[in-house]
Amino acid sequence: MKQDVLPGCVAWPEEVAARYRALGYWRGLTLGDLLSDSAQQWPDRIALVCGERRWCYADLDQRVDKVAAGLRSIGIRAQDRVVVQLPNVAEFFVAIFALFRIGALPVFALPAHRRAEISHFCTHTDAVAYLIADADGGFDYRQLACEVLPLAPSLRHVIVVGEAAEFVAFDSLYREVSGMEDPVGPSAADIAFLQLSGGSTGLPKLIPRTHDDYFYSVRASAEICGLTPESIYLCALPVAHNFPLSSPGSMGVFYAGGCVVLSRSPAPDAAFPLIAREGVTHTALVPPLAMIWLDAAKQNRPALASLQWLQVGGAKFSEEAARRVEPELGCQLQQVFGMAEGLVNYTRADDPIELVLTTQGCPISVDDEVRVVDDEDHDLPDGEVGHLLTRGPYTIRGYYRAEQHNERAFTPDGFYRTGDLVRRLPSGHLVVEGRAKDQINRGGEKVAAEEVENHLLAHPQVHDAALVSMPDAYLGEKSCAFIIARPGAALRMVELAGFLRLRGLAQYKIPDRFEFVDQFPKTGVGKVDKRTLRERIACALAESAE
Ligand code: OOB
Repeated sequence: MKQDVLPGCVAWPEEVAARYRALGYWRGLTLGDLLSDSAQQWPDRIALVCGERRWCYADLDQRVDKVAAGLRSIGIRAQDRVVVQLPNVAEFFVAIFALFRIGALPVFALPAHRRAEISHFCTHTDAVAYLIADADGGFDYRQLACEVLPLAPSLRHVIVVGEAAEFVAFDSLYREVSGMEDPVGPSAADIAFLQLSGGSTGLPKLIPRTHDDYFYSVRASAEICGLTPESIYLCALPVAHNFPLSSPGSMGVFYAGGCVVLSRSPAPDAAFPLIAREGVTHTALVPPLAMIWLDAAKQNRPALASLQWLQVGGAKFSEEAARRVEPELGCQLQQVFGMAEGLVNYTRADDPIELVLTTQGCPISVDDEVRVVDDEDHDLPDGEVGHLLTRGPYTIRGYYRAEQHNERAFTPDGFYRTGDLVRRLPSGHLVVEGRAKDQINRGGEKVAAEEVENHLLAHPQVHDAALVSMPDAYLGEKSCAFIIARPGAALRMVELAGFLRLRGLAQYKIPDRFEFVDQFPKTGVGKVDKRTLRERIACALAESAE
């Protein structure tokens, strides 16, 4: 079977693809099939709980077919791109499975994204539609759509869950299925969606994942995590992020015939009552939220009685915090170290406890090739810290429409340069020791330094800008912008932060602190020495804390 890739995507070499098929990783099924197979097997089991709404598999599956018909009726076709920016609501799954079934591609945005990010996703992908909620968390997404529309000429529809105003109401897309629809769905080798990369360079990169490769990672994750039809998964993180979506996440639960419970917020006051009400068995958090839950459990431990597994990932979970999970929450810890580009590592249920507490797990697949290398790409022995490179049956070979960037982000033989610094133990478990990529990991939310620096450089009074991480007790890292102002300029923090907001940047990318300096330290080759900047701000913070 020849892969028919979307223009702008890089396919696996044909002999590698044939091998992944022969080994049974790629089974020729689409993500649309994932849901219909479960609906056949468990039609009456509850698949999804959202507020007071409880949909069984048959119900969810029929809704998906109806909305697929509705999307077709407004002209959405195979390979069209649709930017999806929804909070944790049931319509998210109806929409994405409907898009999967017609072969159109969701482009996953996060609720925190604003004009700068959304207009980039729309223009970069030539998206034909933008799917939003009317308002959430006090923010009106229809207003955002009004700002994005003039910047994105390819957009033909704005679809709104809730009060649609002048746009297309999501509910109007439920159409009776006539049987006249295009019978040919996507092929499993096709790109299913575009996921967002944490990024490190100028503009956010998009990650093309195929039905085959994603289905495999979901299926294998569900098996590793022991999901069954009895599993009840609380999705408290943003539903479109790769961790709660597929590691094993909601998709893994749908594959296993379990139940996904959506929480609009990951805060204990929203999540704990849901856990108690629904008898939640599994959930996933980023480290700062895990810390908040640990503290909240002191008052309300009985609410967590049903919880069996807490997954923590997205950023490094400290050993001290990891040791608190089982005694204080009464459930088992699973560390998850993954990336939207592919590779996902899990600690396993039968791992010795020390590995669970001190490592970020080992890869899903025996065919995940992991290399730990020095700066010259020479392999390092186990135990030494180096750059993590990987390729395998669900790790992409290139970003979408990013030919030049791909040359740096992948080795010539197709290994993805993760930008993470890791140490591998003889057991194969990986310990994340740091990061070589120019990114700030703000408690799981990724900030690409260069993207923010470019926005700062657009300010007429900024001569130069360098964004670095600084330690933070709660988030692990926050961001600090070092600024060289133009001569005579009197810049202040509020002004620059306001400037970035006006440029439509998501709030989590606005620097937490600004430092005004006359010059930047330079490395031997004349580049900005970010390591020294990081040390400087870390020292200043330590001194002021004394
Ligand atoms: C997950 O995916 P992304 O794409 O938002 O971010 C990936 C990056 C990794 O390259 C690494 O730098 C960092 O996030 N990361 C971790 C980590 N998990 C992710 N760093 C240290 N310890 C961990 N446990 O964040 C993601 C995707 C799927 C599953 C889990 C997380």
